[in-house]
Amino acid sequence: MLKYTTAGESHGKAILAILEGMPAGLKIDKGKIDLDLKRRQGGYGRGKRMDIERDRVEILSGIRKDVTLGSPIALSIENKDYKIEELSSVTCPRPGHADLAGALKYDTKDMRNILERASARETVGRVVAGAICKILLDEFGIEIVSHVIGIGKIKVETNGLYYSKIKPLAEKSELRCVDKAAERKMIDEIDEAGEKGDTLGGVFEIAILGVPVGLGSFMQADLRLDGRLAQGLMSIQSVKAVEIGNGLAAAKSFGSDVHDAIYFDKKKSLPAGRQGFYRKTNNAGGIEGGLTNGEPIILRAFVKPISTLMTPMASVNVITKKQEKAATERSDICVVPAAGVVGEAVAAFEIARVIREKFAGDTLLDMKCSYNCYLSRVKKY
Ligand code: EPS
Repeated sequence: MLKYTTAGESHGKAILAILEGMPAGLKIDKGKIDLDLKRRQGGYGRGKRMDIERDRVEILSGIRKDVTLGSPIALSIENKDYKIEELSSVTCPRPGHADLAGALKYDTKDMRNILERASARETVGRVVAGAICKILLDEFGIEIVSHVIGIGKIKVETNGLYYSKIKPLAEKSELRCVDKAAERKMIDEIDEAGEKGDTLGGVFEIAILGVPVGLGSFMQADLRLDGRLAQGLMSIQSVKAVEIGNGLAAAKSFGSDVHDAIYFDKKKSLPAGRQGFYRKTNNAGGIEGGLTNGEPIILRAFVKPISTLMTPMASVNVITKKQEKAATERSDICVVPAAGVVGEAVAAFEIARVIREKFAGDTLLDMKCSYNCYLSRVKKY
């Protein structure tokens, strides 16, 4: 089974990730992992920490001569801002952060002990594990695209742009947004929030292209792919809601307006395993009954404004129990573009996990044999 775990504190020596369950024989280009780390560091609205860090992965195990061995892959990213032992204690919890609930749970009056691990710095570990999953998915023609579709009140209309067009446009934009006019307004909103000592959230969208039909299952609750993807995205720091396909609108619509009617044309050239069946709409976001239907998987994650405010909110000193302002720390104004890159990583992991479950094998070649066998079976349907 594919799994990953991370370790490390925000200002500790390093963030670590262990990815277990990858097949042997997968060629790993370290440059691709570092590129995702760089993408995660970027985005308008990031704080001064990103001027200090130069996130690069160090591969500690599981890969020899750029090829996976099938053994656990251990990865390390050094924190240049390593100073955990010198940092002052935090006694006024920030509303919205893990500070207060964490301090009560782990019985500490110094919330530094909580925030160091709760920090979104941990996501460098997810990004490196996800980058390796992306390399595996690439072998099966699966691609993951993300872009920002909202910051604060500013929303983006993609006007039916194909996802293949979205990727290059998003990569060129500082906010990972395809709409130049909206991007300018978003930058103004972020600047305005920054001037007020405030923060801003937003929405990012992920499209997963080239997925074969039949990944995930309705056989058990924990095998449903929509549930797994939602859990993965919800677990990203600051994400407060997840939408699959047009899920929010669907709740307010008639069934006949929501479900994607089914058509058949044998001559239609269709991706992996759909064999002539096609849809004219994709309101389901590529998942029906907990499994892929062969359409692109469309996910949206709603990110709250981050909770370290330079104009702090009311809080209580946990030692004196007196009303005080919440702690302030160097932080970001807006992390939505970075969260989108993390979203790609967790989505890549979840898709790689179902691919490994369905096309198990010790080597990449074994997996491909099983994959091709499945596709030829579906083709004969
Ligand atoms: C982050 C590193 C952190 C913050 C941010 C994300 O660095 P520092 O706390 O040293 O400024 O920039 O963390 C949070 C938003 C948070 O709530 O903890 C990173 O590497 O992504």
